[in-house]
Amino acid sequence: MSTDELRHNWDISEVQALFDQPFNDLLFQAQSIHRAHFDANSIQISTLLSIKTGRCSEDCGYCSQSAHHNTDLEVEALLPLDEVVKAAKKAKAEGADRFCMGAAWSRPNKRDFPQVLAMIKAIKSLDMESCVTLGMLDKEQVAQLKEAGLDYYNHNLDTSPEFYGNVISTRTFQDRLDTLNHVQQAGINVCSGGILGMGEERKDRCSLLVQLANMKQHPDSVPINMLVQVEGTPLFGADEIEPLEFIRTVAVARIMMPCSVVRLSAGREEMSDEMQAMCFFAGANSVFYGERLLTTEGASAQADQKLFANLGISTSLEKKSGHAEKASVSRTELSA
Ligand code: SAM
Ligand code: DTB
Ligand code: SF4
Repeated sequence: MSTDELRHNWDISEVQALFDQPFNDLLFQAQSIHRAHFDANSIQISTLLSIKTGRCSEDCGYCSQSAHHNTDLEVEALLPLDEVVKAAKKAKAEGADRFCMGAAWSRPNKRDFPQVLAMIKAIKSLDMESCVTLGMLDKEQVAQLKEAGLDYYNHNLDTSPEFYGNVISTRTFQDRLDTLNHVQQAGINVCSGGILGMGEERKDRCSLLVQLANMKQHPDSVPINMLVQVEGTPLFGADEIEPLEFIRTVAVARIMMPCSVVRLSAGREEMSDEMQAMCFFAGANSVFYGERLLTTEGASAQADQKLFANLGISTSLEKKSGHAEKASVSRTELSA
């Protein structure tokens, strides 16, 4: 399948029908599609760093970093360049091929933006892929990111347009689509996905996947986060998603966006090895690796190494033909 043959016209009832299949049929279909496009036994690994932490003006109900919530968070101004470079070198030595930097901004400001451009250039000079998530962007900022050599921009739709208002009131779903459009038009790879376990229903998960898959181009990476419940946020105490429903959602994402890299993102530290193994079988082929996500703990590196070895998974992602991801993925092995 070339990228021209990918579908962008899904409707909710078709997606609902994918979810409604018997579990084994759904997983078999997802695994077959996965194998047609990727080596089934390899995953890509990215490492995260929070480059500016807390005091964000947005009110995202899941987020530890919103100034609207009372969380026990250590606020930090934009990190100096040398600290970022040090963290990226460490991540590279540990086997990550992409370094993702997140900032608690609604949108980047004029004062700090040049410093972020310098960080992107520094990551490139380490021969790593760069990814940033900085909130909403205008066309001018996108052009500057492209010029600096940015590989990926992460901006999540988070949830369905219908459920969105239950989670965030300070920016709209359309604001997110606009930023993604600017990024895609500039030729920067898009990383966009969502969060499960915020109290949404299956129809919302279907609708989120329709929004992602019906974009002009499928996102190159699709992070699927399981809510990390943070005390003091409005979503602390939300009904947790059933593990089988989470796995189903990964499988449906794989079927709808066959050439995209689907990332098993936040929440892995709460998942059993068996659940993660089922997610890889369902078509997830990337993880955030490293003991810290942005402000919360990630899965332990030692546990990950053991799990990947146990499953016979290598960390050098092989793609077959016609993939949405344009940047090359380097071959790396986790250091012991
Ligand atoms: N401020 C920027 C923005 O929101 O676009 C970038 C950073 S923000 C922390 C990046 C993404 O992390 C969010 O869109 C959300 O999908 C995810 N995220 C944040 N907190 C989370 C949590 N507690 N559990 C799961 N995912 C979370
Ligand atoms: C994404 O989809 N998940 C990452 C990344 N993109 C930036 C963030 C997860 C954050 C989890 C909660 C925290 O550590 O603050
Ligand atoms: Fe701010 Fe991003 Fe957190 Fe929303 S998710 S409160 S925009 S840091």
